[in-house]
Amino acid sequence: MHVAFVGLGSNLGNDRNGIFESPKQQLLNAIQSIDNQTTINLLRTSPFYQTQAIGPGDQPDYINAAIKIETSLSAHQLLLALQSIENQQGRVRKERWGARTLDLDILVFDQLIENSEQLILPHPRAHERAFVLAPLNDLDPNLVIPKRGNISSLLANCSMQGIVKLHD
Ligand code: A4P
Ligand code: MG
Repeated sequence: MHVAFVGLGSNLGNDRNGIFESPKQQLLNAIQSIDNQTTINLLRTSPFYQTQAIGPGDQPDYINAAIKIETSLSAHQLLLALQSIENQQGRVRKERWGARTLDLDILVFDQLIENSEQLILPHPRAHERAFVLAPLNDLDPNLVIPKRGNISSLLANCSMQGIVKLHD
């Protein structure tokens, strides 16, 4: 079994069969779809954050969160499973870093370091983004991002970049 941390983000509503789904609802649906996979066991879900978009143009705020999972899948198989969930939820790939309905990134997979065309581990920008570090710190403050260091110290050294924890 492997342990992985997956980042979730959305900053666009999605029309699914005539029903409007907010970014928060899309994250909830994605977490449900991930939990429904027989090969994936959802261990923990972080609080949700409202975060200022990093990227081109004037984009709406994101909702971001992270989950901790256990899986029998390899890292590549997990990437394919997450991409199929992105596609089921209506993701259309346009501009890099552009607004999106749902983005699922593998942040950390065991302590694996990988640099293939399809998959880079750990995620190359995870260690410098408050919208990734804050939910990871909520899940496990002792988590180590390979090559980068401990989550709590990475977060302490990162400016908060306009992120707000949501309470429901
Ligand atoms: N890929 C490589 N490594 C990974 C990995 N560890 N996990 C490849 C997932 N995918 C990985 O991804 C492009 C390609 O990355 C995939 O085909 C996969 O093979 P994508 O999801 O199609 O495109 P993207 O998300 O636009 O690109 P990228 O480079 O993943 O963007 P980032 O760095 O994830 O940034 N601002 C806020 N506030 N919150 C956000 O969540 N997200 C982004 C996306 C920008 N600004 C944001 C947020
Ligand atoms: Mg992505």
